[in-house]
Formats: sequence, C-alpha cells, structure tokens
Amino acid sequence: MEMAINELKEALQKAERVTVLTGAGVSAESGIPTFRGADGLWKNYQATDLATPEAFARDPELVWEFYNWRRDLIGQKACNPAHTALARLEGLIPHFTLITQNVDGLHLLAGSRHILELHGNIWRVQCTQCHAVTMDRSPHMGNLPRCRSCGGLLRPGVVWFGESLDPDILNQAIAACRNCQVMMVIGTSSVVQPAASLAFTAKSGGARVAEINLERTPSSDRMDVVLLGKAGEMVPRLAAGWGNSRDQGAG
Ligand code: BJW
Ligand code: ZN
Repeated sequence: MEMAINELKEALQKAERVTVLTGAGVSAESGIPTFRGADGLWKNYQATDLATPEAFARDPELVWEFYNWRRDLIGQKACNPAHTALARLEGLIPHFTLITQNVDGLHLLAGSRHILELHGNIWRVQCTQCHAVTMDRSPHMGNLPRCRSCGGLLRPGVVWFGESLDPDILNQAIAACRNCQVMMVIGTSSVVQPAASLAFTAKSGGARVAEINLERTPSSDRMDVVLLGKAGEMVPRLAAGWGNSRDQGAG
C-alpha cells in the first residue's frame, strides 16, 4: 500500500495534466449516504421509484419528498479532507480537471474550481414547462414547487436514469480523460454509465489510471494502481508535502 501511494504521488508530481472522477464515496465521510452498499440510499428506496423521469411523471410529490429530504441533509453537511485535498491538488497541478457524479456541491465549497458535474446539482431546479433553470438553496422546496415565471412544475436539476447527460459537460469530461497523463477514480462503484467508462477513455489515451475506494469495483482489474482505503485519508496523503516547486505555485 505504502509503495502504491508513493508511486501514485510521484506520478501526480510529474504530471502536467491530471483528471479526477469522484463519486458518492468522496462525500460519505461528510455524512452523506452513498447510493449502493450496506448503508446506501437504494437499500431503503427503489432507484426506479425515485430517480427516473417515469417516477417523476407518476408521482412527483414522492420524488420531491426524497429530494427535499436530501437537500435538508446535504445543506447541513460540510466538505471533508478528501474534498479539501482535491482542491489543493488543483492548485498544484497545471491542468487539473475534476469530474464529479455528485450533486451535493461540496467540491465547490472546498475550493475546487474546474469542476464538471456530470449528474447535475441538487441545488439546481428546472421548470418542466419553460425549462428555465435556477439555483435555489432552500432546504425544502415544498411538495410540488412551481416556476415563478410560468407556474409550471419544477423538477430537481439532476440527471436521472435513462436521461442524457449534458452533452457539453460530457464532451469536456471525455476530452479531459483523453488528454490526461494520470487519472484518479475516487469513491465510485463504477457501475453507472457513461461515467464508469471515463477511466478507460483515459487509459486508452495512455494515462495511468488509479482507483481509490473502500473496496474493489468492476473496474479494479483494469486499473494501474488500486488503493483500498478511505478517500478522506488517502487523498490528503497524496496532496501532502509536495515541497517548494509547485507548492509555491511556481510549477
Ligand atoms: C468510499 C468511501 C470512502 C464509500 N472512501 N470510497 C451502458 C450499459 C448499461 C446501461 C447503460 C449504459 N449506458 C447508459 C445506461 C443506463 C444507465 C446506467 O448506467 N445503468 C447502470 C446502472 C446499469 N445510465 C444512464 O441512464 C445515464 N444516462 C445515459 O447514459 O443516457 C444515455 C442512455 C440512456 C439509456 C440507455 C443508454 C444510453 C444517466 C445516469 C444518471 C445517474 N443518476 C444518479 C442519480 C443522480 C441524482 C441524485 O443524486 O439523486 O446518479 S444514480 C446514482 O448513481 C447517482 C450517482 O452519481 C451515480 C453513481 O453512484 P456512485 O457515485 O458510484 O455511488 P455508489 O453508492 O454507487 O458507490 C459509492 C462507492 O464509494 C462504493 O464503491 C463504496 O465502496 C465507496 N466508498 N465510502 C472511499 N469513505
Ligand atoms: Zn417555467
């Protein structure tokens, strides 16, 4: 493990272009439940009842109840050492892209700037009628929130199963993977597409790919480095003690 951390850290220190993909595991240590696994959200809720356009068409009140509950919870949570260390790495590496599947906005709060939110943002709401998009950080949007300009039903500004990702964001993510020298995949079960394939876009472009997770995932066998452990412990170790050159912003 020690060797793998040192090897990855050295690769990061040499690299000019690094891309990171994060998933729910990065926010787990902030107290935000992941989706899958023993304590995951889908243990108590059916994904198909809550995170699909069909579910919203069938019962928008139930879907809003789920998202209001999560807004309330996420609003009370703070970023953790994994978020902070990733923001620090962005300052140390010339071209650093952070792709996240998370909708909680904690990377921005931690100070990351170049972020691609593949699955949207829980604080964004979108009108189902006039399609206006607004940011609203109130913990509770009401049972069936309505658009201020046209009165249409609002929906959470997130990407549900069966929906396309924003093509602009996805294309930027693919480009960042194609062009990077090192890619880290952190805290994701790597089962949801197209996010799960991004590591292999990076690998086929010649990048070294590394995974940080509590456990192995379906992608682990094709990774160059697998670090098993908590993101909140591993990522700070990778970002610590870079010495003077890049630490002072001179690199
Ligand atoms: C720790 C830790 C710690 C814990 N430290 N680690 C190709 C093949 C098959 C199917 C498809 C395909 N292409 C598309 C599909 C369909 C579908 C899909 O992928 N299905 C699969 C599940 C089979 N994909 C889509 O529909 C996507 N749309 C799309 O591709 O459009 C075109 C298209 C449509 C239909 C057919 C074909 C093409 C959209 C996907 C949208 C996903 N949306 C959600 C909800 C977002 C809103 C919300 O938050 O409510 O996004 S689902 C949920 O899963 C959420 C997450 O972002 C996403 C990924 O989850 P993540 O982050 O990996 O979390 P977990 O819980 O799964 O894993 C946590 C991990 O952390 C675990 O591994 C832990 O071990 C680890 N961990 N603590 C380190 N402290
Ligand atoms: Zn509207």
